[in-house]
Amino acid sequence: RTHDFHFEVPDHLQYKQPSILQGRTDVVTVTPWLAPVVWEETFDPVLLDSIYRPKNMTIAVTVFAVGKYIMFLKNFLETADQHFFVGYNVHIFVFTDRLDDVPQVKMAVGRQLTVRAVPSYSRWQEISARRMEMIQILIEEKLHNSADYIFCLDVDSNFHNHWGAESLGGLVAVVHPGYYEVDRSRFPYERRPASRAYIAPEEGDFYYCGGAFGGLLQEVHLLTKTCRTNFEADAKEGIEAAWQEESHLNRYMWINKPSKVLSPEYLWQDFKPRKPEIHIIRFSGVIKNYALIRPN
Ligand code: UD2
Repeated sequence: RTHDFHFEVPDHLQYKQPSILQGRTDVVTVTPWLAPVVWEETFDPVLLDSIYRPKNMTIAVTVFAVGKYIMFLKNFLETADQHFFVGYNVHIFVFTDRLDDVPQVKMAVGRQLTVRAVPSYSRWQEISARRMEMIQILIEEKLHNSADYIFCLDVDSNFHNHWGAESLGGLVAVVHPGYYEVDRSRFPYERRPASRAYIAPEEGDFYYCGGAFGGLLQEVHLLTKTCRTNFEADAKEGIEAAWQEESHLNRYMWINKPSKVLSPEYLWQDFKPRKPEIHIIRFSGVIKNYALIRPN
């Protein structure tokens, strides 16, 4: 096909006509601060790839597998290879205290894995919360100039469907699957004013997952540094927020609005029946027996 000036129209510019009148009507696709909320059928993945793939970017991923959580790593890595940013440069950083138990997983061209040793903390709360510090340090020591975006994900989860360029943004948060129908006064935010993660009952936007967040390196650097500083300052005063770093993340995202919000398609929970508005589950937490896998 030709254009007015007889130039060939490249294939990637031939797609379904966009509309500002028709689209998803069962869900909200933009926040009051005008960040897109990403749901299936609100984007064209082929069109997005034609925009983002030529940029030759690198997406870094952090995943922690400390103690018995190493058992989740193989499925996480294998399913990431099948569904997470397929066709992009992806650099996965595995943080573990069980270096010998890291599984050998074949990864596609352009994808690499780096293993970093971490201490075996005795409390799960600390394992979970210290991730902020370790991500901050990773960005400072290793990542600046070698990745563009970063996603920080829970290991006890699997990918089931496409997760790609539609998720890219300056600061990216995922709405928690358990709380998107709940009044904010009932979110499990930290409610003690003495904590730096405090949010009052009439405040807050969404309840976001601690198990998946991301964005541009510098944005995630600031987020992890802030959450770490606040977590440590609280600890000095003998306070641990209700959901550790997840509480601090929620406070951060309330004050510094995410520029892109991912729907619960991006972190569902396997024990939760799928709801009608969830047309696809991209990533979900596996069912686990806390008593058996946590150190305490
Ligand atoms: C929620 C959050 C989690 C975190 C936690 C509060 C989701 C889906 N999950 O999940 O991100 O905010 O609440 O602290 O939003 N880990 C280990 N070894 C351990 C314990 C934890 O490696 O012994 C790592 C591992 O990567 C795991 C993550 O820490 O995925 C979070 O721990 P969790 O899955 O036990 O937390 P959970 O399910 O309460």
